Order: sequence, then structure tokens, then C-alpha cells
Amino acid sequence: MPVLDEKLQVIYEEVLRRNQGETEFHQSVHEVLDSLGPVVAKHPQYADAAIIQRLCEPERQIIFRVPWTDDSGGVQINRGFRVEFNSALGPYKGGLRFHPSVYLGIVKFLGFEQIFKNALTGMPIGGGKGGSDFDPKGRSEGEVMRFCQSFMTELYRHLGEHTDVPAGDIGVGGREIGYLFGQYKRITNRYESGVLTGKGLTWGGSQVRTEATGYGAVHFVEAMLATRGEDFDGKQVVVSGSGNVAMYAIEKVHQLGGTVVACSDSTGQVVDEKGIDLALLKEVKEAQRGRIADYAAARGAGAALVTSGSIWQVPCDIALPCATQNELDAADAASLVRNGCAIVAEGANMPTTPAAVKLLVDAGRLFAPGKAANAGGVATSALEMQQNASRDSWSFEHTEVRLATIMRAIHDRCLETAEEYGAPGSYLAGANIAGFTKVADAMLALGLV
Ligand code: NDP
Ligand code: 2IT
Repeated sequence: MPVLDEKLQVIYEEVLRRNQGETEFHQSVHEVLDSLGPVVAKHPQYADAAIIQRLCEPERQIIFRVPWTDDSGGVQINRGFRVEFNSALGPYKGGLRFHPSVYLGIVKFLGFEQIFKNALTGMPIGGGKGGSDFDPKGRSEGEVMRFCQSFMTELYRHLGEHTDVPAGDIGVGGREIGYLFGQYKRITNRYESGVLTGKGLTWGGSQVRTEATGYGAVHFVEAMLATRGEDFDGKQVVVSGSGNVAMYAIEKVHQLGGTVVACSDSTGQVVDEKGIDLALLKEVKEAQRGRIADYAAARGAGAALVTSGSIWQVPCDIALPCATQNELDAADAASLVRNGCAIVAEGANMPTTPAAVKLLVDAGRLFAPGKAANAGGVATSALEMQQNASRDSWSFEHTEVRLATIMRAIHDRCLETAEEYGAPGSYLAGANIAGFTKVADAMLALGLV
């Protein structure tokens, strides 16, 4: 990774020393600090108040045991996390991830990203993230419910509609949010709708929340294309993953006239030149909780399942990594550049490695970081909180217009900020600086707390 400006490098080295082994957290901090040179030069008040050092230290970190019983009566123990990173702009807000790879370094990278992402949405939400190393794959409904109930039995005391408001992320969707909300309601004896987002539509959820991250990312790319006088019509798109974000990115690309020719899961990718059949993908992934191989088998001739190599070798105009962190490396970026891909926008959090980002940017490709491109999910969570607070529910159409407007505003803010700080056209610099200055100014106003 490139060496930072002198003062920022000192801060970064302190982050390395204090958070040993948390490589993803280091990576996310480095990516933000790398953009902040011109900011600290222009605003010495941030350094005087140690704003960056304070931002890198979570306000509170909760780690807890999650005991539960599996279907055969055996005792299982998982580890639960909630990192309440920064509440300068509002209650801690951010998802919960259930995946065997989860450890403190992952939760902290996600929480750190969330601070700036949430600031960019323009909504009154701070940053936090949580999760567990629990693996929902292959677990029965009963096991998932008992796990969620045990997880919430500890976490509930740290939550509240004005305190900390979790939502979904990898491995946590509507089913898990339901079990978590049920247990919170039972323990607290309160129907506190605004304590979780991503709820079902009949019990306090918002229209468009399910679709919001994927739709929002595509709206963001729509705005990027518009800067070049282009649109999605006729564009070939590759989307990695086949979960919540990927699925609704595919849906919106198809609505706008593009064709998604490949998607994936952790077992492989499917290349479908005619365009991914979204109704079939939803049936396999959402209803049956199946694998991408099941989609390929059901789709038949024309759809090829590939279990070696990388999805980024599939030629495309636009690449949307929507699976997980560091899934697109320098070799993948080189393939994309070679094949003429013009835009990479992150639906996932930090899916592109630093070397891959550099390669794309050096090759003149447009790159949109996740904290800007995937902010539609959390922005719509904030709209859900707004509806819960006023005991209202809005139509799909109204909510989608709000989402599209927010994504356009984030896009424009990134470009304006990049211009202002001497990095014209850099969505990465624009997102990091605009997110940072908003939180930093609030922290200055609130004093040393
Ligand atoms: P889902 O659990 O719905 O889907 C995740 C998808 O990514 C699955 O296809 C999964 O494959 C794949 N995947 C996960 N981990 C890995 C891995 N280690 N290697 C390869 N593939 C993997 O999660 P979401 O769609 O909600 O989240 C996807 C990304 O988007 C994450 O980075 C998340 O942080 C980010 N995000 C999510 C938001 C939301 O609102 N849900 C909002 C903003 C960002 P498999 O099933 O085989 O594991
Ligand atoms: O990474 C993210 O922004 C999310 N997983 C969504 C967070 C939220 O609170 O909706």
C-alpha cells in the first residue's frame, strides 16, 4: 500500500499497533486516510482535536457468547459482536453479518466504512456493525431461530431506536430480522419498530428496503453513465454474488435495458449470455435457498456453470461486485481492463483490493467505492426508521423516488467534493472526503466526548 502523508502515516501506524491482526480494518482505514491529505492541509482544526484518531477508535465494542442448541440436542457456541463506532450524526446504524469468517477485524472494517457511508446519505445516522461467526448454511429453521433468539438475548440491552439500530448483511435477511425482532419485543415488552430495519412489510418494514442496495447501486451507475452521455441500454453487465444485493442489482439493470450475463456464489459462477433469468434465480436462491449450480441445472442449455477461474474474466461493459470483501484482485482488474470494462461500482463493502483499485484508476476506468455506491440500503433503512417514528408507511413508488433522489445526490456530492479538493473525477476521494468532513464537523461541534 502507498505510504500516506507524514502525519496520516503516524496515525495509521498507531492504528496498526493498537489493532493487531485486524487486516480488513487496517485496509479500510488506509483507504480513507489515503484521501485525507488535502483535507488535513486545509483544516488544521481536525488535527488539533485529534478527529482522525478518535474516528479510528470505536466508541464501544461488545463481544459476547452465543450459546444455542442444535437439532440433535448438542450445545453450540458462537461469538457475537457489535461495534458501536461513531454516533456523532445519529444512533449507531449498520447491519449484522452471520458468516463463519466473521471476527473483530471484519466487524470493525464494516463499522468504519459505515460511518462515512451513513454520513454520505445525508440522513441522521451514526455508524456501527455487528454479527457472528455463526454459519446459517445447512441449518434448519428451528436452529436459525434459536440462534437468533440467543444472540438477541444478549444484544438487546445495547439496542434501542435512539441508541443502536441493526439491520441485515451477509447471512441476515428478512427471516433472521423477524426472529431477532420477535425476541427483542418479548424481552423488552415493547413494540419498538424502529429498533431494527429490514422488517417485513406487515410488521413495520419499508417498501423498497429489500431492493434498495442493489437498486441504489444501479442508480448510482446510471448517474456515472450520464456524465458521459450514456445509459444502461444495451450494456453487458457482470454481477458477482447472488444474494440480496446482487439479485436486485440484476433486476434494476434489466429494467433499465442492460443485460446481466453472469452472477455467482461462493461455489462458482454462471455465465448466461441471454441474460440471467431473474425469476428463476429468485426461486432458486430466495425460495429454495439453493446454490448457483441449481440455477444452472434448471436453466439448461445456454447457461454454463464455471467452478474455476474468476467471474471477472467474463467480458462486460460494467462490473458490479456484490458478494464480499476483496473478491476482485489486481489480476481480475487487469482482465476487466483488457476486456474493455469501463465502470466498476461496488455493491458489496470493499470488494476491490487496493491494488485492483489502483490498476482500474490508472487505466482511466470509472470506479465507485461501496460507501457511495451501496449506500442505498442504509439510506432506505433510515427511511424505514422515519416511517416507524411517524407510524406511517409509504408506497413503493414514493419510496423508490426517495431512494433514486438520494443516490443521485450522493453521486453529485462525490464529484463536487473531489473537484473541490483537487481530485476531479475521483469518486473514491470525493466519497471519503465528503463522508469524513460531515462527521468531523459534527464531532468538533459536540466537543471531546
Ligand atoms: P447475502 O448473504 O444475501 O449474499 C451474499 C452473496 O455473496 C452470496 O451469493 C454469497 O455466496 C456470496 N458470498 C458471501 N461470502 C462469500 C465469500 N467469502 N466468497 C464468495 N462469495 C461469497 O448478502 P448481501 O447480498 O446482503 O451482501 C452482499 C455484500 O453487500 C456484502 O459485502 C455486504 O456487506 C454488502 N452490503 C449489503 C447491504 C444490504 O442491505 N444487504 C447494504 C450494503 C452493502 P454463498 O451463498 O455461496 O455464500
Ligand atoms: O453495509 C450496509 O450498509 C448494510 N448492510 C445495511 C445497513 C443498514 O442498516 O441498513
